[in-house]
Amino acid sequence: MNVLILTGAGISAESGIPTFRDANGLWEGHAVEEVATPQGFARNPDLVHEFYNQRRRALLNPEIQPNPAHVALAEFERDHLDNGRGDFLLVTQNIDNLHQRAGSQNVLAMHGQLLQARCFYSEEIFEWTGDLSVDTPHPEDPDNDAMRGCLRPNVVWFGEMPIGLTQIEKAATTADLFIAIGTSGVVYPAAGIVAQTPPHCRRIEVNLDDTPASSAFDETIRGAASVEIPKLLD
Ligand code: BJW
Repeated sequence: MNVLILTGAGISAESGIPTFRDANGLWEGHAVEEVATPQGFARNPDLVHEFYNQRRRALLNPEIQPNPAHVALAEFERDHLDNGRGDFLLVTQNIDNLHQRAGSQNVLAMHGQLLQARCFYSEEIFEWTGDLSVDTPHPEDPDNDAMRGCLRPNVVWFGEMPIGLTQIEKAATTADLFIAIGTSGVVYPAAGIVAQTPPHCRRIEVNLDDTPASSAFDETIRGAASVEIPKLLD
């Protein structure tokens, strides 16, 4: 049985990381489209850096830990693979690394990672735990003033190409079980993955509420991921 999991901000909500579209979807009065687009960054790089700096600092708070939903997915994957039950891929839209910290192995972070920075020019990726600004020197060329401010968060903004779409399509079209957890189903291409699964695939949505994608699923489980996922995967 090939398993494909898709997670969104809802799975990390109970770890203390705010979602995007609950609480009216604003960060300090700014819409997500204002702080998560290349155009927003070009208009106001200080604002966008601050959005990510705050979230990076919050993520590094020791109180932010994987919750029982992350742990149950990691345990399920281990058991599934150890027993040769088929393929397993966990696609997450989250940039918080909590799946990896919970022990998940086959994780595809399709919207990037907050604890990484990327050079605009070379596309080189650096592990990054500090703040970024328009004055941040290039880590490998710190005295080169022309390279100051060449780093951006290694995340996927609106209008940019998500990571790993070929691998995701392959996993979707060969899935026997697809579970979407804590995602609002409004951001594409993630919201379209369910439509790529074959007719025989069992499709389950786990969310606190209905979403625009709910009708594409065979089963909808309404409840908190940290409660429902350990039960479902037991
Ligand atoms: C719980 C819970 C609990 C809470 N338990 N549940 C087709 C149609 C229409 C538009 C498009 C389309 N194709 C592309 C587009 C454009 C655009 C798009 O989708 N726009 C729509 C918004 C209209 N998509 C893109 O631009 C994408 N790129 C692309 O398609 O490129 C194509 C291309 C082609 C050729 C050249 C170049 C490009 C890129 C999308 C990137 C999204 N980026 C962000 C920011 C990432 C970095 C960061 O984190 O800052 O990704 S935006 C934001 O939304 C973030 C999230 O990953 C993403 C999804 O949000 P998510 O995870 O669903 O969270 P919420 O808050 O929305 O929902 C939380 C849910 O959890 C809720 O439902 C709650 O009920 C639930 N919940 N607590 C269970 N305890």
